[in-house]
Amino acid sequence: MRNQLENIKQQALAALQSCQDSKELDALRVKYLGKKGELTAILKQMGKLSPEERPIVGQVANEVRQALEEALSVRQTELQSQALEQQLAEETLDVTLPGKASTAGGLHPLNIVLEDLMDIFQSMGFDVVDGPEVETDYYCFEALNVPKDHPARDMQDTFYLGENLVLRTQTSAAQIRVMENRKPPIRIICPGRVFRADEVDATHSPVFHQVEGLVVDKGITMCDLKGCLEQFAHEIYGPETQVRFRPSFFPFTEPSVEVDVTCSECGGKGCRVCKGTGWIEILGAGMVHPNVLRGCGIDPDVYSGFAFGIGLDRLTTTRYKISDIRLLFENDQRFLEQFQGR
Ligand code: 2U9
Repeated sequence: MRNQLENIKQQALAALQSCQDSKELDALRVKYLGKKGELTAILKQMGKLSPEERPIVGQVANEVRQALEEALSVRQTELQSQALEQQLAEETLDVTLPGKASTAGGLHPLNIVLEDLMDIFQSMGFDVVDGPEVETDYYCFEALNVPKDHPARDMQDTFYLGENLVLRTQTSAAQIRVMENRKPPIRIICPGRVFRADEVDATHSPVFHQVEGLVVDKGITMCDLKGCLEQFAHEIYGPETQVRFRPSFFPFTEPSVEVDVTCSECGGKGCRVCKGTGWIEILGAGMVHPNVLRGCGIDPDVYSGFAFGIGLDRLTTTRYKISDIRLLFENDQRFLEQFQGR
């Protein structure tokens, strides 16, 4: 039995030396010192020994257990420090390496163009005003001289939130409030999101952006409208750009015009962008209808005004040659990062 104990000790010590991780080490602890381990199995047979042999073998067994426990503990410390060294080697940090530059955000292209527009109009003395996106039927249509049977009021063109509430189809509603609350002279632009129940395609979106403008004072004429919008077109497209005014119709202005500029792609010769005409339409405008002024408590015999509406999305897509309006609404990082620093 002494020999058996000595053999177990030698085997266990050899196994400990070749063991490579703490999981293996635990398995060895169970194998040799556990309840069903090899040492315990031998101790269970001690009953068979004579009373003289028992204390001697018992002492050897205790020495073997003690030696194995010590060896296990030493090996455990060794393995732990080996594991720590390996971890430290793997996680070595080179603090002299250059850091990763953090990417800076940028303005959305719509905001770049909007800031340009605001700069231009603010330098001409316009204030910027804001208004709610949910409007009453009165502010969106009635006050703008849009009759009850006008197609714009159709459920198919306008998002109705209730009998009397709509998502605004133009930002003019906010300008009506300014006219109700301020005395002329008034010179404002009103940028914002507007909504129309359009089918979505490359050039149409049910949500889009407008910048509308309004000037009301004594003695405002079509000449003021022309001068202001020509100045705006030259600032946006360059002084060589020609501007033309075509008669048009809007319920809220009389007379009404649509404004074209020479195509910046072909310089007016005619190309795919301007569909061969040499001209690109950029906005609608007109002299504020006397009914609109009167409805806001402004006497049309004393005051007159002009108003205009610019589609911000189209201005942005043509400036940056963006082929599909939907790109402006998807917030795809790969699209947006092309405008960084502009
Ligand atoms: C008030 C009175 C009149 C604003 C105007 C237009 C002409 C116009 C379009 C441009 C592109 C809408 O986004 S678009 O589809 N707008 O053509 N807007 S006159 O007239 C007003 C505004 C306020 C009190």
